[in-house]
Amino acid sequence: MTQEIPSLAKVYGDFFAMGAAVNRRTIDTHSELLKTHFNSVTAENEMKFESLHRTRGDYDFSSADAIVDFAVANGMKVRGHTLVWHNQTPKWVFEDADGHLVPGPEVERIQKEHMETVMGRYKDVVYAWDVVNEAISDSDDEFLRNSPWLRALGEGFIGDAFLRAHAIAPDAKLFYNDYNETQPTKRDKIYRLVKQLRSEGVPVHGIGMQGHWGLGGPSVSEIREAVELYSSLGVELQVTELDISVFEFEDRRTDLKSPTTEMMERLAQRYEEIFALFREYKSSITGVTFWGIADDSTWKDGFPVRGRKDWPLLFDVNHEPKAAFHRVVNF
Ligand code: HAH
Repeated sequence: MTQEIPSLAKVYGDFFAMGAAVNRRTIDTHSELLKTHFNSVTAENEMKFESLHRTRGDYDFSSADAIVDFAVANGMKVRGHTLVWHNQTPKWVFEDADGHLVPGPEVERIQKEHMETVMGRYKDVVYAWDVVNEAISDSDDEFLRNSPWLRALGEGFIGDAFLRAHAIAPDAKLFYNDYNETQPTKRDKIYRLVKQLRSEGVPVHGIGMQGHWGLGGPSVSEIREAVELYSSLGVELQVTELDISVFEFEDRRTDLKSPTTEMMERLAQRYEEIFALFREYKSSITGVTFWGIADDSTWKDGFPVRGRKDWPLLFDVNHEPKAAFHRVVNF
């Protein structure tokens, strides 16, 4: 007799939305898991600038539409990811064919037209957008990342993007999203940025904590400190891209064909303690999205160590629930 597997989204129905990053393939290959366990989706790549708008004025919505149609057909929420980011944005936005920089006002027009087209198309479905992704620097002595958006538009580009997004989609929840968000120096910079923007009346409604974490860290107390600090701004929090690598930072092995028993037990403990914390903060946390569905398809394969498989999610390569899944639903 097989034991009944509870639905993750149903178990967390009184806490927060339960999301997964999907792509055009996984809405088919992982549709059973998605329909059973998740009530929210984010397009892993399909709503990024380079996916939608590879050459100027020439949009391809086919993959993003397929994801949105899947979500609507199954009554799921959709998070939009992402509008203004230094990666996965085509070069033509910032440089012409001769290698000359596109002047700031023109970059601004491109951004505006892109946001109007994309946010306009998905206005009725996408309830929250990662408006700006990863604008804070990882270096201790630098505040904003030296990105092509910053170079073209200057320091005001973040606030301007939020104001623009709000004008286009006044009902959408607008998020600032970043990684290494629990690391104290970067955490304090994210806090400072959002505090400043809100004091200027810029509509930033939430902070997205990506949550690309590992077995070795961040600790529960570091996560708690970040959650406390961010929520003190009166914004919503979402964990937008959760996955927990089974490798310690120093562990660079690439030869493992399957995870060790110890890895699976430590992963289960990590997920257990982290979800206990999320539940504690259910009044601030409005959504938790995994950056993938099952271990057979994860961006962590080959990142950050090339040629290495990882097993960071709640469902294994055969789509069976792992020990970590059981710890997350049994409380
Ligand atoms: C994220 N960057 C992006 O937001 C997402 O769009 C992408 O699919 C995967 C991860 C995270 C990141 C990182 O963990 C380390 C260095 C750079 C970026």
